[in-house]
Amino acid sequence: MASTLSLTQALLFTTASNLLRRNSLRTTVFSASFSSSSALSSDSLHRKKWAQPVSSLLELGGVAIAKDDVVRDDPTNNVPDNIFSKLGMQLHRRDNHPLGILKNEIYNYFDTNYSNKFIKFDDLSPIVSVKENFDDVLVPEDHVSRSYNDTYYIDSQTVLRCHTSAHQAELLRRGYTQFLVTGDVYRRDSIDSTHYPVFHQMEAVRVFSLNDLEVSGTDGTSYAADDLKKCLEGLARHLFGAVEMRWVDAYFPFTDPSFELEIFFQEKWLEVLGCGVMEQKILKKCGKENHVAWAFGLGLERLAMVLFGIPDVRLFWSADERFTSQFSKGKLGVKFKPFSKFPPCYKDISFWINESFTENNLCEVVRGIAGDLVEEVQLIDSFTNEKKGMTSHCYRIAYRSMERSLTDEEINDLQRNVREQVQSKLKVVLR
Ligand code: FA5
Ligand code: MG
Repeated sequence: MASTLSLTQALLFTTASNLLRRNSLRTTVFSASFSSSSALSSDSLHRKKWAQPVSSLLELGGVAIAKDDVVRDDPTNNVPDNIFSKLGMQLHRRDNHPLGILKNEIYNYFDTNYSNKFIKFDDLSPIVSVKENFDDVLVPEDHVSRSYNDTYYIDSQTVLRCHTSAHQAELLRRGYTQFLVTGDVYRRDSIDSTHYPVFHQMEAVRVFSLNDLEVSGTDGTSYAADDLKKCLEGLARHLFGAVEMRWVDAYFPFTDPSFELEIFFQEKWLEVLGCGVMEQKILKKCGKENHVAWAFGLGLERLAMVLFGIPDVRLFWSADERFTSQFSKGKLGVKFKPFSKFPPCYKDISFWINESFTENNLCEVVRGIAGDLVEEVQLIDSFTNEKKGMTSHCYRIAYRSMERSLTDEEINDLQRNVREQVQSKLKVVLR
């Protein structure tokens, strides 16, 4: 939870690079999905809400962070206020929150099956360097996840982690060989009931010494892949009981081979995690020659949606007691009972796009204005006028509160603001 610190403390750490230095002394990410499997999975989930005012100072992993450190009017920074307000919320550390309940249950699985050998981290700062988020896990220079369109940059060398894999290398270097990292991750993204710019992942890494295994390098890879699948199939059974699931081949820059696990949920295959055998190059650079390792990163909201029957990712952020009171520590099987269903209100907006237009930028503008009152932004029409050489897009915005009914006036105000800012910030021509 964001806590207010004294001004003196705040002044101690004023730049992003200072934040990082502190972070790596103490102990110690992706915006586009890293994977590129083509299965039917619905690849994203969520949005969240919390009726908390934007505080201007918070504490992350023992480091005081002022708003000015994270949100600046500067071309190398693209973090909006509404994202800053999510830093330090730590939903995954609340024992009565669905994400905390799920995290604890996964901890139980690991403690039981691996005799408490996995070391757990759940409060590493989400502010990491580009090196940690991308370079250390071999993300190519031109990978889409590195773009300002996909990732929140604090400055050109500092980001909000877009995956918990951002901590793999640092922890390996510090000598950990079996660990779990849970945390909030940040991605610029589209808007719908399964996508939210902040969500939570749990990373796991297990390293084996080839000497202990007495197998060759190649056999080490198959050994690790088998052990990984056994671990995850066991976890899925532990959480869901008998559930229909399948492995899909995938691609990640940091693992080979790579897989994704999908669970059949509400008539669809839902991708719940990515995993694989860690690239040797990562292990070598971390001083682990002659070792083999597996890693996985799972989406906590996705699993929690399945487990608790939570229909919209925004709900994870709800402070409404009708939501929060339904969950309690250690109770995994409880199904969420919807407490309201207000009708959505749809508003369309059409404009001629320009070369720099992206849907993520549009969604940022809309979220900046409507916050969690926006449920979906969907492209419903697109056409090109060949003579003018211009393309027009029409988006339908669905406004809906999870907690109350919205008035016409309120929605009209939001939409008027959206129209103004879409024009002024995105430099498109409204139609
Ligand atoms: C990754 O982030 C990799 N770092 C995972 C990994 C770790 C692979 C270690 C190999 C080894 P991906 O972008 O697919 O991969 O995200 C992992 C999981 O996070 C997804 O399977 C999904 O469950 C969840 N996820 C991804 N995007 C979203 C989103 N927008 N909202 C909610 N959950 C999401
Ligand atoms: Mg994926």
